Amino acid sequence: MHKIFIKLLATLLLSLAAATPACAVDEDGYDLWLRYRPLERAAQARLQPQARTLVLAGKPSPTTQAALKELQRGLQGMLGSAPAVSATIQDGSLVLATPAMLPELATASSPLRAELTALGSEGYLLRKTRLQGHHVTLIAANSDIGLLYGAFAWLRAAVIGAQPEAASAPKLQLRLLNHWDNLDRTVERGYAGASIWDWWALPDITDRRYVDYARANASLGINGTVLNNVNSKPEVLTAAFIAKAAAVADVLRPYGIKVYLSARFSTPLELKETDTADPLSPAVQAWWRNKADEIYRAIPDFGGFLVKANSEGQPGPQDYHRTHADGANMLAAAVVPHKGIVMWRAFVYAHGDDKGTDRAKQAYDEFTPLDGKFAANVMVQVKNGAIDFQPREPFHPLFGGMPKTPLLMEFQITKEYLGFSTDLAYLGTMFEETLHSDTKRAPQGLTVAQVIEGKALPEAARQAGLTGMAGVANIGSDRNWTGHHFDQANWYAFGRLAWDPQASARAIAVEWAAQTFSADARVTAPVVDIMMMSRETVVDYMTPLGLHHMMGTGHHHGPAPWVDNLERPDWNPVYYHRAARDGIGFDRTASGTNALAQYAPEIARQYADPRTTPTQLLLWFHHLPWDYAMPSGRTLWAELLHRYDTGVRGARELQSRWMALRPMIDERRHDEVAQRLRRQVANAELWRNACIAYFQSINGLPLPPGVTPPPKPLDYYKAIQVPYAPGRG
Ligand code: BDP
Repeated sequence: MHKIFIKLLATLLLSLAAATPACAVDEDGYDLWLRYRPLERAAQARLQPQARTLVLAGKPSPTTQAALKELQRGLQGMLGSAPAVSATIQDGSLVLATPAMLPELATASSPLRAELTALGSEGYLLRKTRLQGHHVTLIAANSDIGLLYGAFAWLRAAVIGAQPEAASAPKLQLRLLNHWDNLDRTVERGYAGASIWDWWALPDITDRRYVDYARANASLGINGTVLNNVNSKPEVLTAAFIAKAAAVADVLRPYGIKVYLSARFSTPLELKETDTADPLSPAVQAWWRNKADEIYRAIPDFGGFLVKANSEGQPGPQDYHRTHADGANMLAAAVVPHKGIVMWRAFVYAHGDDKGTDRAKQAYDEFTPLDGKFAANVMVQVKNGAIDFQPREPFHPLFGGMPKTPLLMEFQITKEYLGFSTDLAYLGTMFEETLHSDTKRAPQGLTVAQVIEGKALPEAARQAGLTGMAGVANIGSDRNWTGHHFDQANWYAFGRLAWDPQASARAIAVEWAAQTFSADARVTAPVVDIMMMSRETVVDYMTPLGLHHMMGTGHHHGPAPWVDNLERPDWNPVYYHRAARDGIGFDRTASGTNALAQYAPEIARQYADPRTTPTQLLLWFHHLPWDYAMPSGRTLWAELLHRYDTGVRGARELQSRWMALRPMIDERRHDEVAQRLRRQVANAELWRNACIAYFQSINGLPLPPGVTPPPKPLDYYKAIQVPYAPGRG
């Protein structure tokens, strides 16, 4: 009896061990994708001989010290012990070296010489090779920061179990986070607690978290951060705040991350140090030059300014009848002696353009005449789509529309319009969709990714190499940084795509899931499946078939397609969906606003006809009758209902797939995600029911058989309020 019991117990324990990957201990998510949990024995046996000692081939710097420390931390975690740092190369050394440290890498006979040269100043090479007669693993680069990136790449491969043989260099020069963080620590559109920047405590007190923030960003290759909100305040450019920003810059510097600031255009006027903010005023120009000098004295490698001007009530050069180029070039002249840059946002929609025209057209109309007029150190920062970070938008027509100007892509990582940090939506697929879009611009058709890589720029501008991608950060003071554990994946995916805009969202999801939960395929595969279906699910339950901007007023959470009473027409959902008795959708063809004409002729021709417009963008470009025959054989009305139901089913599917993973994920993180998924199902149902009730009130059509009527009358949904929703800043 006793023996049988022990046998049973042993079998039970064995099967539990088989089903439970090594990550079953509760985790709070603080470690992000840099968890370095113990590897399985076989993987340890493979890794150990590659890193018996750590060798830095030259003099240490803060950056190479960070690389060594990270390798020790990672190996300690994965193997249970950290290798010693040694000065001599032996068999089994993991060697970090630049050609300057180890001249033999640069000799004519070195097979690595050409490869290294091609990797530029930030790339890295991981190679098993022979050095000084010893078998070693080499992390090589042309700079210290390349070595740090290489160290992170080597660790990533070790965690995932991939071959640590690679050569990689970033395709974009600027890989930036934009924090919409205010000086009082609130975060505009932030859903993960307060700002991580504790401005009050700075500069004397610097949170340890800043170092972990820097590690996480460096692990992705992010090399710059704009500390404050684009809706900026003048005080950020006063001496006290410059000192605070300098203290942050000091912490981030070893990790290759430069600090930038958002500048309010009227700063000198508001600080009462000039009597105008006119960019052509010599006094204003001198003020900015002196200000730039002051900043660079405190932060010698300061990156430059990000500016939101003449948009949503922000001041700008147009207040003085000057152009965006006049404004940007004035600031550019102030920072150019210090090699700084200006990132001038194209997200503009001005007061006065509310006479029934199209907000989607404004940025293109205002900026294309300025192509070629910006100073060489100005980049125009363009949102991925022409409206505003919607769950789905066609790519912005400015990509490919300003061939002489370096364009900086702006994505929103924080999910202002995709369910905050309560709904699960992996944005890698959304970013990829934009980046892979073919602009059909001459000479041979460039994808958006190629446009931001500078492929369309004239030779001189291409040589200058101003290329980049910015992501509106989703980071806050929450213990797990991003509120939802899966929102860490959006930070991760942004960083990886900023390094390589042509990378695959699925491959990135696999990497992230393997590092964040477990490299065991029984975990990675279903987690990746959840991620890959999540954004389309959100599109289906919020804004299917090209609908957009139907979110609740101000907070942008939850459905409000009925709103029609806001001050500006283009703040109202009814402006965007145009649902009426005769049909639904925004006619942006020649019979409507003709926004379509802003795209390359091939796209304009294709999308002019609803039959050749991608279904997912149909109502973005066309106003169609409710009984329009869809390719599926359904009427448009039936298709819309079908999409809402697909969205709700998708949300339930996300939930059930996650619940099935319960034995494989630590209880804390599993539960924290599970709670949010329950809420997401309710949110999906709310969107479906409210939108169906509303559209039915407009078209008066019956629901086809099999479609469940919304359980409540329209007035019920209209009366829902969400006071104190987060993210208002
Ligand atoms: C909108 C946000 C607003 C931002 C604006 C921007 O609702 O909070 O200030 O974008 O990008 O989507 O400037």
